[in-house]
Amino acid sequence: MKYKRHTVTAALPYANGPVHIGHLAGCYLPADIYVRYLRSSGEDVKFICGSDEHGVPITIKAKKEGITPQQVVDKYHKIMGDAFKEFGISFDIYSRTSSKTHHETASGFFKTLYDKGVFEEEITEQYFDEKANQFLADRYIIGTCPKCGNENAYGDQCENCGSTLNATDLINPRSTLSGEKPILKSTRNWFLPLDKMQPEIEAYIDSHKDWKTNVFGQCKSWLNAGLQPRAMTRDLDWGVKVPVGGAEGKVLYVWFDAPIGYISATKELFQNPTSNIQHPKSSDWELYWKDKETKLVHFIGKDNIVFHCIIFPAMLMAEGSYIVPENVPANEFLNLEGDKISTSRNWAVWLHEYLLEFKDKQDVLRYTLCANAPETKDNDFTWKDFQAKNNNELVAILGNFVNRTLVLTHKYYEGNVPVAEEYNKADILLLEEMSKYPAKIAASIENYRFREALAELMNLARMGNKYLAENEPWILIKTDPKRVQTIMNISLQICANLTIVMEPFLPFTSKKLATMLNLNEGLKWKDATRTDLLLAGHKINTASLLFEKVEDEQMVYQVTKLSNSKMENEASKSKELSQNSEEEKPKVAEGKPEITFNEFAKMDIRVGTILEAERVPKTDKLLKLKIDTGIDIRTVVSGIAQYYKPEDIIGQQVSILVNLAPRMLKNIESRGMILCSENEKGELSFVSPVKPGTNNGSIIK
Ligand code: B3M
Ligand code: ZN
Repeated sequence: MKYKRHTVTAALPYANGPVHIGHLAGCYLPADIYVRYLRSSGEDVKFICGSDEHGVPITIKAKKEGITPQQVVDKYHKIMGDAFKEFGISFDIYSRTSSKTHHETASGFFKTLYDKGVFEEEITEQYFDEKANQFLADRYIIGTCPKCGNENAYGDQCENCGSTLNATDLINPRSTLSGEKPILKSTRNWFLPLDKMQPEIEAYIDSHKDWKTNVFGQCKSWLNAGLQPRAMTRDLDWGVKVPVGGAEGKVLYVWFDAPIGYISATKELFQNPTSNIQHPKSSDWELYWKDKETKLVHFIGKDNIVFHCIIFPAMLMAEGSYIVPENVPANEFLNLEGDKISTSRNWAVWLHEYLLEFKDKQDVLRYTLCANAPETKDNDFTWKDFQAKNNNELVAILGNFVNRTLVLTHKYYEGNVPVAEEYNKADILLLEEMSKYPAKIAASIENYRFREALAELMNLARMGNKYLAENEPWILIKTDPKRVQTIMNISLQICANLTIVMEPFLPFTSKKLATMLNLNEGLKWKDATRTDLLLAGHKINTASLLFEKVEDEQMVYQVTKLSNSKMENEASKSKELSQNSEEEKPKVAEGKPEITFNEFAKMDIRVGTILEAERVPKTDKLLKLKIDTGIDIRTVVSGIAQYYKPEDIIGQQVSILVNLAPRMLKNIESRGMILCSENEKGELSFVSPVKPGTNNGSIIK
């Protein structure tokens, strides 16, 4: 079915921390690519997002930082909004659930369901922390997951197996406020009777066998287990007040109010329309939520599937006047250097930091995250791969093709597009091929296969590169300048087409290239099949490189930053452990006899980076390391195999004594010694430079 308009949403991130690459790869980047493509195709689309400012994650953060929840959300709403914008995520509106419109909308929605008699009012026993004198909603309570045994499952969800839970399902519950075992206390709450709505919801899900298998599968397993009534109110003081009598001290459940945030943000967009909305009426928001010819698509991460595919549609169906989501293309998770991304362990690449450290390189991250998006399974982000994708793909393929074309155009024709004299057979085939790309890329995007779409885009650039390499205009120019005109004209047309089809993925680069080509603004997706975007005689602007190489030093800096945060985590973990245990203070080894400064100064200790690491066969203790000492690259055998896994320490910076006489260890010549500290149990750990990215070869004195 062809739709008249599109409402596209991206999950409202909790305003309790900044955005990291996992969020981007999971939903914001695919959503942005999808929306940019729709806009370029001339579709009417509104792209909606905002901060999720309610719920327990916010109040927990406020407690931890000793500030108010409002201060928490103000801080992160700004950080997130700014970072999204700078990264080119092109929301039509980035709102927030603390807004007046949202409070009114969510409250009104609840009231409508209440008046229709949808809710079941029930007095149930909920966990209560006597010490903190507070009911323990959702994340205030942790315990063992009844489904998978994870000991740190939350009262609303187990992050290990993804099950959605009620706090009373947890085995061994404990309060995150006081650590105490909570008591049960009665309270009145309003439940959405999902059990009674099961047939309707089942029919809805079954009509969407086209959904991604991970999404459809999760929904089916929920339905097969039998839906349960779920409380839509909470005993909490932060959130949207429950708008009915007898509900003092209660707010709407965050998963009731947050998805309504999409609706309120759309309302706000039409109350305060941007310039690209023509003839706005403030009631037009309804078209985007109530008209059957609107396609509603939610981009989310996999932990939000049930809320968007079952609970929110159930709310919309119960209300009666809304459309339901047509698709929910949820992604799996992105890991970082082999480990789960974690805010609390600071194991993340933060968007706002990336934007500072890699100025004007938004598209490199967009490219890497899309090429490696966790579309069908969890995936891993590594800095090594980031560097390889930039250097071997963006620079070597796309950048190289464009640069060669533009530089030669300036060299041979002073920047004027030459006339294509005559197409030969190969040219005709090539142009035919070229004109198929927009449709291929579009089909992949429309099916939410963004990796595939991006790969096709690169194939187009590859095709251009190959065309130049095979035709060698730089050689032909001496013998057949007419032919060269045609070759260059065709190459320029490919560049022009590339600007259009790359825009959803690499919007900054597209703009840069369009400026260099001096292309008309306002070209649309359908123009990308044309072979006359640049007419003969059209003057192009000066060429500059589209991409720069990412150097090793930048990568070492990033990897060291990560390994520092790993070390800090381990240090704080072991600090916690030693504080908790009653063990006596560790014994300190006795001091050694005095030496002179000259004796000390004989030691040449340097900063080095571990390039390779492997176990020495038939030993328990030894690792063979290849170290870049700044002076040379050398082999060192080190007795650390019980404390470090080879794969974990590659890229790590260490201190190395470089002028120690070589020694043979297990038939390997070891040149130098890695400095380690030894604790009371004899465990070794590296003495590493504290400042990430210290140059190899720096002297330690
Ligand atoms: N804030 C959960 C999350 O950030 C939640 C999404 C709401 S979408 C309506 O993962
Ligand atoms: Zn579980």
